Amino acid sequence: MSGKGIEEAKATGKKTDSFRGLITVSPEDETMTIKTVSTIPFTDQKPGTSGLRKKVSIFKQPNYLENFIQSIFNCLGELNGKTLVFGGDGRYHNKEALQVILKMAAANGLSKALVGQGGILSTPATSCIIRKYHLQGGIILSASHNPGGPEGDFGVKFNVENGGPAPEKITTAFYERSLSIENYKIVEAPDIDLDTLGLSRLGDMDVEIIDPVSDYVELMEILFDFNKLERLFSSGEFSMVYDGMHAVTGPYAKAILIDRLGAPEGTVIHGKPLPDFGGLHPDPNLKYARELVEIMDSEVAPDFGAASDGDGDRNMILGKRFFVTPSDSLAILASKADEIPGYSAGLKGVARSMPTSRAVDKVARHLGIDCYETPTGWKFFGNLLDAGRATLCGEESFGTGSDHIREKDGLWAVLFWLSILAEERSSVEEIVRNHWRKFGRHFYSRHDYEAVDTQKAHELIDHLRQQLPDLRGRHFGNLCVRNADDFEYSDPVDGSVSHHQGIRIFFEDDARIVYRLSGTGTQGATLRVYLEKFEADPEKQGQETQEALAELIKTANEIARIRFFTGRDNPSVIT
Ligand code: G16
Repeated sequence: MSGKGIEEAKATGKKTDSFRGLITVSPEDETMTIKTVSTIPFTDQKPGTSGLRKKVSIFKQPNYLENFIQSIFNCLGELNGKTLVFGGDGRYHNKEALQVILKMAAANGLSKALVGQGGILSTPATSCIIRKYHLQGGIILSASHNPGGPEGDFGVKFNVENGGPAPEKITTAFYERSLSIENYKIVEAPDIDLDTLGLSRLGDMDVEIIDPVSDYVELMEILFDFNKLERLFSSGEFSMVYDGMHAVTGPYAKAILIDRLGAPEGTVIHGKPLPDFGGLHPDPNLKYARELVEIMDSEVAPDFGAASDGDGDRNMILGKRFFVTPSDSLAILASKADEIPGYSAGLKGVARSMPTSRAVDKVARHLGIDCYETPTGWKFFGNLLDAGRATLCGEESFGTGSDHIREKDGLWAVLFWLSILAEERSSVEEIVRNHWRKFGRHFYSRHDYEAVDTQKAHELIDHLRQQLPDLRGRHFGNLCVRNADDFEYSDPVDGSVSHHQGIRIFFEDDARIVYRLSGTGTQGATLRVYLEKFEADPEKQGQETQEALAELIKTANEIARIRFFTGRDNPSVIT
């Protein structure tokens, strides 16, 4: 225990680490052998953009996981009569953590737990199951696209009864509970067999091990025309590669693409979920999906390439030697949704996170539908989807989804693209270039400066904030600032307001720079710089992205003094 922790414990009269793990058996619980274990709070259990994400070593500290899980259960209130679903992306510590959580759920009075076989459930499949069976929510063990293994990251997310990530007011409540936690409850029982389908009991709780794939496949079959996709694969004129990155989507992709749609064996690479993701970093982008990118860049590239991330909610879309930005992908899906059975009735509206390029705004205008701009984080789409204001949503961070569930959905995006390819029988590149010709091209790139000093990163943002009042009208090379602000979002459904969601600098000619600090990193701070420039002239749309954005990149460094604050000459990742 740190000196600070001891001081806190002294001041509050709460037990110190030496007491952590002290077990008492509550008299009323004797028949069920529920243990009540004394604990003291950890002060760092504030969920970020997407759940509580930390290094595995932090989660493995005695009582760390237990404290957070008990804080969740305390906030959920009466669990008797409720059913929750549990699963994870298969990463290191997934199964061990799941055993602890199930024993705690039983001790806290939950009536029934549905658990993905082998401890596996993708984030979209979890959302699908919560909605389909009208559950009260679920716990997903994942650190998403962050690396796995003993040295990697782990995470806990709670999804609420609409199937979506817990909104901020709920995650804040978890955090506040975690700061005053004094004990947690756990049943003393042997581990559950996670691998065998069927029903068993843990204390007074029913546990049902379910097939993690079938409900999800059934939903996809409702949304997309599987017969048409089968014909695409059997035509002999089409080929694809899907990279499961040794993360959760391998079994889902095999079940759909190979078993159901008849794609040849070998279509899915890195298809087996592994605790360390086979040494891969399960982030589907040009840097980390290297093998897929090499295949798609080769002379014998298939027509279509795609990848998903650790927990299956992200997607990357590639054509032959051609990368589709997630922002363009969202715009293209929106413009062609009427080709897809699940969306043929038309879109109610679309939504994108603020840093996502404004390509989809153009499509919304063309379709005469609303386009919402939300802060980064899928949880902000939930209200819009529930209220029937938006049908499709997307983020620059390789996330796209719709109102079929309340999470972004990697394989759904792949099936959407496959459906467009089956309908149009043209290449990915042709589809994108035609889109640009019609709507204009939003050159777009995100520059990440990872693991920078946290204090310096905050100083950089403060420095930007201080400049905001004076930026309007200033010139940087050929660029002139039209407006600048600190993005604030008022939810049109529940009226809640989220402040400080990113610094935006708008220039004449529809160019934009956005700065924000990531809420998903686990080491220092990650500065994200989002760069966007619009080009209506088809003659100028062929330029290389970083070249097209060169002046904006230089200006972004100059305004934020990135080199001065971070000590870095270049970003660590460019997407
Ligand atoms: C999460 C959130 C996304 C967000 C992304 C990046 O994705 O669900 O909404 O866009 O993180 O967030 P940040 O820029 O704060 O790091 P995932 O796939 O990691 O769950």
